[in-house]
Amino acid sequence: LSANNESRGTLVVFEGLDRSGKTSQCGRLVSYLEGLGHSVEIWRFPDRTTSVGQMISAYLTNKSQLDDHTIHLLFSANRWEKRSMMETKMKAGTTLIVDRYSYSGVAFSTAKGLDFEWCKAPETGLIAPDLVVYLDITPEKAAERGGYRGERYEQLEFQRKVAQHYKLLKDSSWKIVDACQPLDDVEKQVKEIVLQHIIACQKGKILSSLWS
Ligand code: NYM
Repeated sequence: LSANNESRGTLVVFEGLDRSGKTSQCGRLVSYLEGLGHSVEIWRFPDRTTSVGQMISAYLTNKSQLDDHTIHLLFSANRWEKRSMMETKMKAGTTLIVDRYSYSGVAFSTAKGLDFEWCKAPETGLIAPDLVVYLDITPEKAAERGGYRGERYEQLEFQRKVAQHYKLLKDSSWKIVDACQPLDDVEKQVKEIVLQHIIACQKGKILSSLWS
C-alpha cells in the first residue's frame, strides 16, 4: 500500500467482550505513549459521530430495528469511511490505538448466526492491524463488573456466543492479555507489548490489508 514506510505509525487494535476493559486500557496506553513523545491518537469503532455511526448508535440503543445483514454492512461502512484518514495519519507517523475493529464486526454478527465468510468479505481491503490485543475475560466475569448500559448485545447469553466466535478469529499473532487481573497489571502488560510493536513498525514494516 505504501512506497515510503519510514517511521510510519502503528495500527494497534483492541478487541474483547463488552466490559473487558478496552476503553480504559486504550486511554491509559495513549497517555503513556504521549508521555514518551509519540504521535498517537485513540480511535474507536463504531465511530458514532458520522451519519452512518448515528444509524449504528440508534440500532444499538434500540431506537431502530435493522436486518442483521444491514447492520453488519453499516458497521463495515463505518470503518471504510475512516480508511483513508487512517492511512493518511499512519503515513504521517501517527500511531492509532483503536478500540474495536473488523474482528468485532465478524464476532458479533457471526454470533447472531450470519455466515463467517460473508461477514469477512466487506472488511477485505481495510488496513490490517500491526497488532491485535485481545483482553481476555470470561463472559461471567465481565457481566459481574456491571455497567452494561442496556445496549443491544449486552447480555450474558449473547456475550458467551461472541466469546466463542472470537475464538474462531484469533490467530497466533494476537496478543492475549488476561483481563481479569487488576487494571494496573493489565496496563503494564499492554504497555510492554505495544511498545515492542511500535519499535518494530518504525523499522519499516510495510502496511498490509485485511485479511492477510
Ligand atoms: N459491534 C462493534 C459490532 O457488533 N460490530 C462492529 O463492527 C463493532 C465495531 O457494537 N457491543 C458491537 C460491539 C459492542 C457495540 O461497541 C458497541 P462499544 O465499543 O461498546 O461502543
